[in-house]
Amino acid sequence: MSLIASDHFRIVVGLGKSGMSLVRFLANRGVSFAVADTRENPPELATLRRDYPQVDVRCGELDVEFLCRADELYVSPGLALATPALQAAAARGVKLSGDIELFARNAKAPIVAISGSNAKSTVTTLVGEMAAAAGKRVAVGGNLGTPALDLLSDEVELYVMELSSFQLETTDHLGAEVATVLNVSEDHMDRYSGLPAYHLAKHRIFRGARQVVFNRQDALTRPLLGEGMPCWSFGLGVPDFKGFGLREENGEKYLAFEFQNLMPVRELKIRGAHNQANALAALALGHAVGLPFDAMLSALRTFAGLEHRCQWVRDLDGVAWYNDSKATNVGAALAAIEGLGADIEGKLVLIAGGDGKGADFKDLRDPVAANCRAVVLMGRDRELIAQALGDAVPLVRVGSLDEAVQQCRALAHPGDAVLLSPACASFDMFKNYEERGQLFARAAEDLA
Ligand code: UMA
Ligand code: ADP
Repeated sequence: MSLIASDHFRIVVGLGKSGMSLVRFLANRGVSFAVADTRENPPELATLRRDYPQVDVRCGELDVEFLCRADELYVSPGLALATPALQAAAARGVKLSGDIELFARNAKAPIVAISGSNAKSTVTTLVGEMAAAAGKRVAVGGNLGTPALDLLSDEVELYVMELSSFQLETTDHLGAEVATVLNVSEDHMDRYSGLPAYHLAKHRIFRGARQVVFNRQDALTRPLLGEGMPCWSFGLGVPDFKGFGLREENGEKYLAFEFQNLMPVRELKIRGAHNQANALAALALGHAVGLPFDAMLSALRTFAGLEHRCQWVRDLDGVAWYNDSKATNVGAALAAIEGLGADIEGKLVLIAGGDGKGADFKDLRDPVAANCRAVVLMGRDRELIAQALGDAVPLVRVGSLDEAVQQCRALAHPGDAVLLSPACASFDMFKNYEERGQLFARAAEDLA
């Protein structure tokens, strides 16, 4: 039995991946619904017409009268709730909801819910691998990979969900077994009025949670509600009760829980201090849902990291090349610059720039001055980054990624690393961050 009223009429707004998962979910349960999308030709239109030819679909500008025929709208995370037609429908009593709310109402197994400005995909994947190593039938997805509703199954024993602030905005009650906001730094400032609004959206993840994991090094990750809720913490310092952290013994650094060393840090395949924090966060989440340490540690020993996240591409003439195309905001680029900068003998030659999403780049200045030999700038917002960096290091402007790679080849010295960590989204020059990363890796591999 699905927990969804069958006498109501719904409209799915947005026909991308999540919209199509909603269509399948509602159709399978015999719920009456229609579809709307502001695009003339949304990505899943052909699939909808082929598999559900009877469904009424309206493309192009949203029609408020049409939307008001519904009791509830399931809005894509890609559409801002501030969209005037959605607000007009809400003002006339139509409820605005989303796929994660429906998922939460229908999931029968515990949910591990993971949000944060950065590291969501890495930590979600790690917790999924830890659960699989512990022999659990685990489903992993959400903002990452498979849309939430496509994961629902009676066979699943544990859901591990990456959730974006956009998805959380339409989620009233998640009811996770354990929820975390890994870190909070500016992102998506083109969709929010400022950091407080973005922070509030992220913290909706804690609604109805039974346990919480927070980051000891980031006060913005602590839930404001839920006094007395069981809390676990992670951070790079020495841990205390209910804490995961780092301890040193005989010159060896260990991942640790409370007063117990778990595993030497050098056994991790993923590099940089930020990835040690990610390993500790995954341990805390896994521990909260009862995964045994031996299975979690064996997953940590084999996990080599995800593509486009500080991924090693090649070595050439003593210079290592890294693809961190997924660094689509300032916080992510800072983690890579500081994490990798501390790990190498020489300096970094950084490639940055793209669509800055309204971000302020001033926090890049000091870490760039400390870790970089030069910065190669490209993309729409390159002058904004140039202004923020000032005269911290030499700046080189280029018109293409290929030109950027050629410039880096000339600028880097043996012992240095070239790092693509743009601090920006890719959409001004590329289809997505994956395409940007693949073109960078190919250009670097082609260097002779
Ligand atoms: N759009 C319109 N009109 C519409 C609907 C969408 O113009 O009526 C445009 C918007 O610019 C929007 C884009 O299309 O940004 C994508 O929207 P979509 O409805 O086609 O998206 P989906 O394919 O359903 O993908 C969404 C998530 N996308 C966004 O949040 C933008 C995917 O996250 C997610 O994997 C998928 O659901 C399944 O759950 C992607 C993402 O970029 C990876 N997320 C952001 C991030 O990680 O920073 C939050
Ligand atoms: P998300 O799904 O939140 O975008 P990813 O795991 O895909 O997170 O990583 C995105 C970017 O964030 C990568 O470029 C990576 O270098 C950076 N990053 C990874 N871990 C951290 C961390 N703990 N703090 C800040 N940035 C991080």
